[in-house]
Amino acid sequence: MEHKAAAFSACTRLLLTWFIGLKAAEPRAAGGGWSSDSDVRLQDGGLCNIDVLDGSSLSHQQFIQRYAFSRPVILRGLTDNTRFRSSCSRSSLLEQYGDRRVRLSTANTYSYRKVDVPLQEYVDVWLRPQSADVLGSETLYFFGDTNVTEWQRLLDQYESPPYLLPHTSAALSFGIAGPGSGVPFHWHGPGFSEVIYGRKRWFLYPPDKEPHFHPNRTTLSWVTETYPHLPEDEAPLECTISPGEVLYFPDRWWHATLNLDTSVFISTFLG
Ligand SMILES: *[C@@H]1O[C@H](CO)[C@@H](O)[C@H](O)[C@H]1NC(C)=O
Ligand SMILES: *[C@@H]1O[C@H](CO)[C@@H](O)[C@H](O)[C@H]1NC(C)=O
Ligand SMILES: O=C(O)CCC(=O)C(=O)O
Repeated sequence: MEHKAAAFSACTRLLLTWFIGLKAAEPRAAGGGWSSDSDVRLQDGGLCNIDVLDGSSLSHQQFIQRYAFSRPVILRGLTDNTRFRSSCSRSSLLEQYGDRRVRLSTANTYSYRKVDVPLQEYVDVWLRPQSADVLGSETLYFFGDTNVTEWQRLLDQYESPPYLLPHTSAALSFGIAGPGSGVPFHWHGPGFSEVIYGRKRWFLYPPDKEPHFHPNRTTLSWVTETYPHLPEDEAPLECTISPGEVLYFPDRWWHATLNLDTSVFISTFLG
């Protein structure tokens, strides 16, 4: 009898362990094996006051007329990046590119400092949730300096948004970053941003409406300290994008990003 009870309890424990293991494995598989550290500060994707359209419902010409030179837009299902997404899983990327050196930039507005480290080291050491009290100028972020020759085999698999602007060509920049990280407000030429894994919250202001921010503080600190107290007429355009959605930002628009999850992302700069 006792034997039976012990066997039953061992069996239950085994099943339970298996079940918990299965549950734990679920989000990892969905996220390409990138960590799904959840952080209460980052559950909320916030409101979305940017137009979100089905890619198939907006022609290239309508994109040019309605958005390209005047306001941001988010397009869903514009491209199918299933193959690229599977190449960007944690295991595929580390297997193919783990020993390649990547250039990290400090996550402040003017990105003063650059550091080169192997991708494996970036993932092991730096790809951590952002702590609220660390400055952007002390945070290293992998984005903005993609060596397109070294990463060509991967980047060739990426299907860029098909909507170019007249007289521009596209340049890709690839990134990976931890939950709570992001780039504080800055501006440059127009482009698209897409998340391959994870969610990314965006904040934008038109060129003539410079937001109040400290160039060395993180987006996370802006979101927790400044954003809740903004008067209505200083509210940003904002939205959180998920895989399958592409955000377009026009020329010289101020923008800041906040990764809500460990994110793999790519921007197409039009210049
Ligand atoms: C990119 O990588 C190639 C091959 O390793 C190297 O020769 C080249 O100098 C790199 N380019 C830049 C801009 O770092
Ligand atoms: C931001 O940080 C950089 C690098 O540490 C420093 O040189 C610069 O003076 C800082 N800027 C401000 C406005 O504090
Ligand atoms: O994806 C990010 O976090 C930064 C993106 C950005 O600033 C850009 O594409 O210009």
